[in-house]
Amino acid sequence: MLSSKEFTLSYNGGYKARYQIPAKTLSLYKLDGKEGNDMNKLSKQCFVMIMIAGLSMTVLSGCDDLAASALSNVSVTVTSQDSSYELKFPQSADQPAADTDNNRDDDKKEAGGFDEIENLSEEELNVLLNRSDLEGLGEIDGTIYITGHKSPDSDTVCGSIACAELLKQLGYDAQAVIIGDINKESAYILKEAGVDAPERLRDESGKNMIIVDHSEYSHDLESLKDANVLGIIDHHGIGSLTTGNQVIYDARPLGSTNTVIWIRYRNYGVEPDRKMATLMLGGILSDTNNLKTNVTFADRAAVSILSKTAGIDDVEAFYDGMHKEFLSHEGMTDEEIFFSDYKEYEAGNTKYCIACVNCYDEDEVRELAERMSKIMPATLKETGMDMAFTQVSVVNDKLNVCYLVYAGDGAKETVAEALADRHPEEKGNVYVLRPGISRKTVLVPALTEVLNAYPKE
Ligand SMILES: [Mn+2]
Repeated sequence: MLSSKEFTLSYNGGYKARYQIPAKTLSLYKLDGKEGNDMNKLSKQCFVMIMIAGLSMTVLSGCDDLAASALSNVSVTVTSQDSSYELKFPQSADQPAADTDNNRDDDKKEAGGFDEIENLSEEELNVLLNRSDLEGLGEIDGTIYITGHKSPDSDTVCGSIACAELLKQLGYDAQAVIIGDINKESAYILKEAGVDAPERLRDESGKNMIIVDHSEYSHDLESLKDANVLGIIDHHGIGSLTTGNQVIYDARPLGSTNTVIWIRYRNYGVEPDRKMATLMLGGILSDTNNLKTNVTFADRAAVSILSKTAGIDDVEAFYDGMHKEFLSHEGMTDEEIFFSDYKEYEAGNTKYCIACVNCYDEDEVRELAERMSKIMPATLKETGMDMAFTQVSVVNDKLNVCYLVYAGDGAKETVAEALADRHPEEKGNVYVLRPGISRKTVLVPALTEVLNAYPKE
């Protein structure tokens, strides 16, 4: 991890400067010969960045001052069109001080000069303003783990990986993890992207965590309560997770966590590569049902731009491939289907869960609603829930229907009242809703309202 310290820098064989700069004040240009290569910036005495071995180093280049973040024992030659600078970084900060005039200049700058800020373009300024939230976290000891919820869907899995990669690009030690088994759709997206599934994390206590796609203790491991939470990146309501320390909290009412993360790439001035673009695209298409539910301008813009970076011309075909995997219940037991997209909630002292099962057509909906209604009463005992609901749905261009299955004392009456204004049709032991409903934006708020109105003793 980079840290802020003093160093001595020399170039052109003689000139020396001493400077101190916070390591996380990262700038915009990479001179490693790959992306953003802009050698002229250096000779024009602008703000430049050099990537060395994945670490970010800032150089403020000018006639009278030259500065870099703390990288010790590194030597690099930067060649521009008209000159060549050799930047040597001493092993320790105890190097003899350089020429005193320069030191005095530097001191003046630190004391109150804003030249380096005033010389920035609007874009550079915005990037540095956005990156200040990382700076505000201070020194981070150890790896930062990024995870979504414990029934990982594609938004959670892809978002965790894309978020970890963004931090790695900025020099952080970050790793995406999962806390449950990934589903078939996520496996498909990972394969298309050429990215390995994240490792399973079984204990979060004492670990630096960034939580994506939820902010709810009940959607995470018990040990989250003992973790050092550094950030929450989400698109849900505010959950039960709280922190005493300062935290990055970026929750926006958009279609997907991956859209929020894509905006963060842009705000941090980092271009996602093909792999990350494929993952974020998959996460957004998954959570918005191919841009059909909970969509905003940002989600559509993300899909448009990320599909180009991902080299995916036919977004429909990519989604079809994902969706086919997602809808496949082949070889799964009733319990596996029930728990594959399962979330627990609590309101008015009532604990309840909602499972979502998506199907290919209405025949399959009928069949799976029947299968779920048979196993749900038994799962109540197993999970300690008072009520259980399953939304068995089809959402496509031609059909949009949800068979809502319920189990537990009072579950039928609660859901009937919660959804009364949607006039569900009662069909045997299920309620049929046309069009179908969203768990997040319709069912959870509606159940919460009714359960809070009649709290359990
Ligand atoms: Mn999500």
